Amino acid sequence: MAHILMIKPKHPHFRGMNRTATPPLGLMSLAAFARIRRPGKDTFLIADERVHPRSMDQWSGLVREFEPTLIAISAVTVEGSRLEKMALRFKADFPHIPIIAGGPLVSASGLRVLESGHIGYILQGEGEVGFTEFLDALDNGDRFPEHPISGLAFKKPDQTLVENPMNLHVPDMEDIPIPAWDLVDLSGYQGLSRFTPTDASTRYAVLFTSRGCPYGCVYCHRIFPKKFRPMKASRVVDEMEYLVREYGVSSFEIIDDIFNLDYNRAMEFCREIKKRNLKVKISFPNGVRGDLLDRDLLRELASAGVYQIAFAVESASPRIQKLIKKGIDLERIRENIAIATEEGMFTWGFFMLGFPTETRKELMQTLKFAFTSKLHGAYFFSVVPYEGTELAAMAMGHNNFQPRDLRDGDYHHFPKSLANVSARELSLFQVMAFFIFFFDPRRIYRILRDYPHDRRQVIRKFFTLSHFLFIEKPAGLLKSFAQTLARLGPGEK
Ligand code: B12
Ligand code: SF4
Repeated sequence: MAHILMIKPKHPHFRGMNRTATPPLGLMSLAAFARIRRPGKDTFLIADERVHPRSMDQWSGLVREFEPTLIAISAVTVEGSRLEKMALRFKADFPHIPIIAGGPLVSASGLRVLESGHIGYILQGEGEVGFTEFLDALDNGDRFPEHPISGLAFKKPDQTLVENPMNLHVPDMEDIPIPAWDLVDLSGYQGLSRFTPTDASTRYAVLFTSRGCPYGCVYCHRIFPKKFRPMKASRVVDEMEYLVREYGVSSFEIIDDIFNLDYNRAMEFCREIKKRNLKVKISFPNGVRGDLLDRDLLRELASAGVYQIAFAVESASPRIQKLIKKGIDLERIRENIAIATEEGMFTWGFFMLGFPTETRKELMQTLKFAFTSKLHGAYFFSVVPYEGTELAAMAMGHNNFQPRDLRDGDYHHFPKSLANVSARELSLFQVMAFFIFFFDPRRIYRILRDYPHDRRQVIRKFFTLSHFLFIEKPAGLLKSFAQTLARLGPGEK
């Protein structure tokens, strides 16, 4: 019998344009899976700090009140410093309660998360099977299980390390239940910034309908094994129907890594929605594989309710595409952006600026692609080499790059340039990209014409963008340059 407090921390820069949060599907999936494998044995409480902020004293108060037998925390890398702070406090106040951490931070940084000694256990990779087996072990009074538990690592009291490989056991997609939606306060997420910037529905939910991606982009963190494992189209639509019926959801964000890898499943998904006459809105804010679409599929998606779709282009330079192992067909994606726009969808593009060895000419190629495309919106991200990615390894040795702790949460202002232009010039490219892209009168016209919700929102969005371009970005730049200078030795300056 376990009494589990599940926590989703918030990263330290959770404000302004960075106030985006989606329901914590990882924790919700762990709880739903454990409920099936260990019926009636556990009670769960999910506390998401992004929805209900708490001071450390209040966190301690919650633990005192709920009296968990286990604290389970889920974090991405940029939430790492908050995770450590929490664990430090919990360990001091409640030394008898075990703490386990999982999620992308742990999958990327592994044993480093155990180093501080505040977190007793980590679980790398997909968590459902390992977490349930860990609960079984705790029930049996076995706090330091020696038998293999997928992804689990910990130190025994004598400091010997027990480490199991990640993704030793991954569940079949048929065995993954609908996440435990009853454990989150869905209304709490509606007021925060959304992954789909144009969504204005009163109730939205997120869906993760497949795991694994066979591609090998160097900047990507692979939490799931490479083999693509999709849920059946009917299972996905069952979940949508459930959310519509039980929670009044009218809009869905599908946030898969690569939803459309299986063309036939994507088609079947659209037909299933229409067959069941489900009148919902759907967006793909995390992007689709833009060169694996065609007019037929785009038309089907639009008629099934898809109103917004993001295309992850990243770079329009063929050399950079090869270097980053994305290998997207640039002509195909340009064509599909135009078709999606014609089919009535609002289209967003993702671009990354500053890959190792990237030249001014190649940066211009990317900007030109964006400016001349039919996209309605675009993000121009700075390339950040996160620990655990192939990109971090590639970045070593470029412009004195040393692996830096990126767990402080500021993922917009990376003060180093890996490209063949300086960090300052790279930032100028970024600001210029946003500016020229969004302040193009033809684009403004298209945005106003095709905006999927109340057009008055557009004005607010332009204010937010201007705030980012003219206040947040310069302030962030100044701060990060000052920090870098302070950190560097006199010789390096
Ligand atoms: C939704 C999402 C977001 C949301 C919310 C992020 C957040 N703070 O949680 C938003 C839009 C804000 C976002 C932003 C960013 N994101 Co994001 N995002 C995702 C996305 C698309 C889906 C997450 C999800 O629901 N997955 C489905 C669930 C089922 O998987 P899961 O959460 O990983 O959980 C499983 C395991 O990890 C494990 N597990 C998880 N928690 C726990 C806890 C315990 C105790 C245990 C035992 C196990 C466990 O078990 C779960 C079930 O198998 C993922 C892509 C992906 N493949 O997951 C990227 C991903 C998480 N994002 C990523 C990145 C890099 C970012 C950005 C930095 C990008 C940027 N430069 O702007 C920002 C970060 C800013 C921020 N505010 O957090 C990386 C994270 C890498 C890392 N090391 O942290 C990912 C993995 C994408 C990728 N493939 O590279 N993102
Ligand atoms: S396509 Fe997406 S999920 Fe697949 S490797 Fe590239 S970034 Fe990662």
